Amino acid sequence: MTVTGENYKAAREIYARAGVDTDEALRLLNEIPVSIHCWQIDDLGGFENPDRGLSGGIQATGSDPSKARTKEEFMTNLTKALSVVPGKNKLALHAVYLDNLGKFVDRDEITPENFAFWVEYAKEHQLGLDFNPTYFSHDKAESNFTLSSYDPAIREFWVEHGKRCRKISEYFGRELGQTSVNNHWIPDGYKDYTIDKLKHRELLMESMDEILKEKIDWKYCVDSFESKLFGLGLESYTVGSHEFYSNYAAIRNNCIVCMDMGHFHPTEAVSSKLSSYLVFDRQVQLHVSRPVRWDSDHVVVLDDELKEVMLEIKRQNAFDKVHIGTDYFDGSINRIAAQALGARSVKKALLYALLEPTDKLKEYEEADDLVRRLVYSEEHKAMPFGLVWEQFCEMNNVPGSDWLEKVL
Ligand code: RNT
Ligand code: ZN
Repeated sequence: MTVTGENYKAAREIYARAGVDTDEALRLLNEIPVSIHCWQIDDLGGFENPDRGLSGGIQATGSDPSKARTKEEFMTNLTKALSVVPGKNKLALHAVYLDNLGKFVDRDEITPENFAFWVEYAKEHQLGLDFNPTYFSHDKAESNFTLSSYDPAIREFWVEHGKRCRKISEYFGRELGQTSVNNHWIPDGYKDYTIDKLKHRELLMESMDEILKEKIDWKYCVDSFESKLFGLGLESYTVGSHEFYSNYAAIRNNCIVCMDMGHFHPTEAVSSKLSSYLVFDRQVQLHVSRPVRWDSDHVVVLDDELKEVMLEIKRQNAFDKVHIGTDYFDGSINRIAAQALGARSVKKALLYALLEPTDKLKEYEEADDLVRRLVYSEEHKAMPFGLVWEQFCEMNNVPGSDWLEKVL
């Protein structure tokens, strides 16, 4: 038996004493898909026009030289990053990561053909695919309004983009035999005091109705709308707020909400919001990010809120309802390592949650035994979860704590 195997045996015993089956936790962890965003590799440059800077109130900062400069470099670096992420994965693409098949293709012209190479890639690497329309970094988004613009021609352009992205997402779903989440995030908003906060929301609602008009099989494509509090240059008013999308999704019942962990007031926690969707049997998408003082999109690490989110999903047994995916971009460190690190951290948090003696803690709570609830929650934190994690890596033929040297 390897050292990892020996260590795992010891850990298994310790967890068993607390009533936790580590074998079962490993089995589940291996089955829960995590959708890894592709844009950490090149700061969301994409293949449409990599020279164009980011717009829409988001920004990647840092000047580490690891940014992929060509499509070939992008694919090589992405493959490297994915090679050290154990377990079941999906890949989240943005519409700007297209193959233009030799000529410029605008956002209102893209078709599944432009993304066929990603299906091949996904099949080769056993990945699912999620999608994101790109409603920014484009001349027609320079006013900071897209789906909710006062200009009907601008709205029409972006509505067409949204519709086409749905088709591409559905195509991914059918090709790969699993749901593809089509995640819409728009930058729409104002920098300063806003007089009419309603009109843009009416226009957004109209555009969304139009995009979602055609029925689609949720087995293959689920549309999600991502709310936000503010963006750079969009500090005062965001059309697509959390309340707006939550109400829209509840009333129309044809899409779900995406909650990004960086898109709320700094003391608000996504972990405490999830159950209010799950209680209505709603699916939700989760963008795992790490806000430092603001929506800074730092690389995801195993911090308290990440654990708390995963615990919440585990406690509600909602792994089939919450679409877990990463979303961050940091240009200050090696991008391949950053991509892998965040995804591994999500999986670690999942494992940490799966190893919680949840049933016991629920029993204590129901019996009003609050001291046991607190003490055993606290004891869980010090159990040898790292040894189980090493076992998970080994069982997937992925390096454990020495992974960094394999990707640099
Ligand atoms: C922006 C949103 C959105 C983007 C991606 C690139 O604040 O978080 O999810 O990060 O679409
Ligand atoms: Zn996001």
